[in-house]
Amino acid sequence: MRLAIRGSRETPRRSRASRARRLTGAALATFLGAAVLAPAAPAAADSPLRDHAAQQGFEIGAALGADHLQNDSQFADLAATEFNASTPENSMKWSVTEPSRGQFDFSQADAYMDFAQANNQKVRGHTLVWHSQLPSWVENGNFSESELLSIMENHIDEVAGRYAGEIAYWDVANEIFLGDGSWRNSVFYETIGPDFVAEALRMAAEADPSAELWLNDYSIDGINAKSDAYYNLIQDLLAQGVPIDGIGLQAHLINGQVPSSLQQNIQRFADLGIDVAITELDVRIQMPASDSELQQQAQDYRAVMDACLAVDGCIGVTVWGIVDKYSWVPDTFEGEGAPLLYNDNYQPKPAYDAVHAALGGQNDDGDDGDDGDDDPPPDPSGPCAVSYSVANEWNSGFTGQLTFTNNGSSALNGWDLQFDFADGQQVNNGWSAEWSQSGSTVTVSNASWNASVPAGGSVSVGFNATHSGANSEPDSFTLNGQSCSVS
Ligand code: 9MR
Repeated sequence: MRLAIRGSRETPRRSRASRARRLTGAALATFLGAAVLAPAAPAAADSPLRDHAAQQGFEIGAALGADHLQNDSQFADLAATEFNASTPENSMKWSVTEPSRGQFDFSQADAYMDFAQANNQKVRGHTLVWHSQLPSWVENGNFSESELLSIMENHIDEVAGRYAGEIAYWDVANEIFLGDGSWRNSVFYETIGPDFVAEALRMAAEADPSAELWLNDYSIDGINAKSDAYYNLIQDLLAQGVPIDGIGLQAHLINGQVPSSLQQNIQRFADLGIDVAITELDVRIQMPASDSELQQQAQDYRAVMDACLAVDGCIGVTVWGIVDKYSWVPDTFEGEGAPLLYNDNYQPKPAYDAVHAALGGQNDDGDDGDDGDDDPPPDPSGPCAVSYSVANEWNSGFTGQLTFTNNGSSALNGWDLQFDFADGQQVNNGWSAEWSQSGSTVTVSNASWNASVPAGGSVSVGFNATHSGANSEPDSFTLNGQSCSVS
């Protein structure tokens, strides 16, 4: 049922200039201090992420917290310099924009919009209808179906209407399914039934006809019961002519656990004719994060970037924050953290290099970005170069790391790396690849997500092994049967 009641449009957004005049002190300095970046010319070797992304019509975004934008100029500078898209982390949520019925507060949302526009960023509005961060007057109001629809319509009309024409994508409904693909029992579902989603999409289309209208959720990155539920719902919505333009895969990931079906999942949604994006990427690590975990994290970021870049309908990747210390992760997952591209001192992590390289950037140090290490530049003398190191060693065991670089002039599509142990070492388990050992010969084969290695690209893998006494390093390696130089 579409209600006839229309929300008022009597609070249009003031012009940027008039709002900017209301800003004082640090806030104004932050806004004016942030670089206003022109569309990219060909990206230089060390160009920021956004320049490389722009080269390929791709969006690289970040969630921006209101406090940090206002009060942390280092954060605001990184946000402006590195990203050509952004999402307000909390500023457009219902509890912030309409804390009491009919009382709207757009101060945070306006400030965010000023920043995004001053820095030429595509905006993802987040989010109109969500069970969380919902004020208790909505959640506990015991409204009838028609009254809740009218409340929803007024909210959408006020919020999406205020920024009509200025927002590229709206996360219209957020997190509507549970892990098993059943409907979440939100107040919207309980009161209105599953149609609340179609209603919200239609209301958003009316409030802002130019925005793309999206659904968004976590744990739908791979093919599973929950992403199947979205796949079915979106097919139904399209069949009914409900406006639906995209699906956001949030990708709040655990280190080392990028779903192997990520690219296939992105592809199946794109094949429905809608857009897809990675909307809230972070990769959390059990703290404290070791070097090898940071390398793994870099590979995970690279895998996600590659999966999206490989599918035509995947328009961009947004990371859920910029610096680790402001991430939502440690507050929610005890003992876990360090999920983002920059550490607490605003220094880029290996994960940053990986994203940079995935976008076609060459890292300053000659690193390919896969592992964040200072990899040697490709050695023109052979088809591959391998570096081997023992990261940790104890009485009877050790952890080893291997990085190989594809020095050939074309991409590898699938690879086997082989080497021999001289001292009876035995691999127990390995990561970032399939590991097997026969006698003294170890074979490391690509995982599905790192099968493709561009010319000049590198892959890092690791393993745990036992040894008794001597533990000499292997001195020769082959990649797909061809012998590699060893550095
Ligand atoms: O990062 C957001 C955090 O600051 C808020 O406290 C939290 C409230 O639920 O929401 C976080 O962002 C969430 C996003 O809006 C929707 N997907 C999950 C995100 C992480 O919880």
